[in-house]
Amino acid sequence: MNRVVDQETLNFVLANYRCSIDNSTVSPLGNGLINNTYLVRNINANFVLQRINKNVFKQPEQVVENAELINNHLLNKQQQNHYSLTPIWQVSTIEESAMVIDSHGEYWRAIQYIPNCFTVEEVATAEQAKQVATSFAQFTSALSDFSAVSLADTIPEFHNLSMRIAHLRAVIQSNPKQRLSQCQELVDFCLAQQVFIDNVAQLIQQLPIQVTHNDTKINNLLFCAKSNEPLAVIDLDTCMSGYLMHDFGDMVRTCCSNLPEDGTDLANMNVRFDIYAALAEGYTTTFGDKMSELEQQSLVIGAQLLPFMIGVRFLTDYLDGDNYFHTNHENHNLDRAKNQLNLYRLLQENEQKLNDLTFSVTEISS
Ligand code: GN1
Ligand code: MG
Repeated sequence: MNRVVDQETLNFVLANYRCSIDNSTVSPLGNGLINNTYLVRNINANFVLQRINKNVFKQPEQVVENAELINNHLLNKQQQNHYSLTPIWQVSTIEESAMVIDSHGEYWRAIQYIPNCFTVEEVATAEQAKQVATSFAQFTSALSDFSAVSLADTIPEFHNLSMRIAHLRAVIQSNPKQRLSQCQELVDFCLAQQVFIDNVAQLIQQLPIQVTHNDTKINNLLFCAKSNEPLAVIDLDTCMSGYLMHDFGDMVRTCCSNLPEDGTDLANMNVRFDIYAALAEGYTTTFGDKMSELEQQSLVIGAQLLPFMIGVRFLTDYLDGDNYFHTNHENHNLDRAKNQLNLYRLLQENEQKLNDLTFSVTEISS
């Protein structure tokens, strides 16, 4: 994906927020793999500016509308003292528009910038992992009486594993960049997981639908610099109907490996079980008896599912010629795929241990 934005376009967009390149500094913000995000510093105000990737979000206005609906609901909950985190608001243009469309047909929106906050790329302690899981559980709990059908599917079938496998099979067939020979072993490994794929398909028939965040990476949580406590859940782009195991699984994926998702030292990859236990404790105790027995059991499947699914997605994008995720070097998607599929393998090998850790929480707390 092209990340370059020309100065003329940037100036045109900034003008909609009473800014210009001359009176502002604009710097890249965060490590997103999809949108382009900037921090705009201006004498009047600082704000976050984002170009929504319309190759990924086919109807960018849905992303903005969903965020507004979710924020309004969270604000109500906060005012009733049922939500201790804070909504982060989108900022309208001077013409009161939610978005700006530039001359290339690209969509932009602005978001409130909260000062004195930080994000975390790598979980430091079990205590911090528990905070992360507790916050994402509070977020979904606060949305439990919000009608999932009122949210647009910003990416239809986003976490549908069978569809992700179908996409992989299709790109194997077409092999558009002739890269199949470079990753045949990895492809074979994915396709050999049919038992797991079938188990997931069967499980989702029985799980209740919730409004989930669907991108619960640790860096999608804002911490207050003064208290070191979580302050807000950010990046609501894929917040839509889902299952608790998806959100839990993505936390495990991003917190429990000792390597970043594109790390290549796979011989030394290991699972941080103390972090897993803290995530399970934070997540299950926050939901309490609002989480069914089956949902609790599904967390262990989710922990394997999310690394597997993103591994399949990275591999598909590699074979397709890197059209979806931002990449920083050749074979970046292949490195990510190898990493995430290795994490899946390690988590699968330790399924019994994960089960024990997930359920020991209930025993301790009951
Ligand atoms: C993408 O761009 P970002 O970091 O918000 C992706 C997630 C992946 C993640 C992997 C819409 O999220 O699904 O888990 O990269 N988002 C989309 O780091 O595909
Ligand atoms: Mg995201």
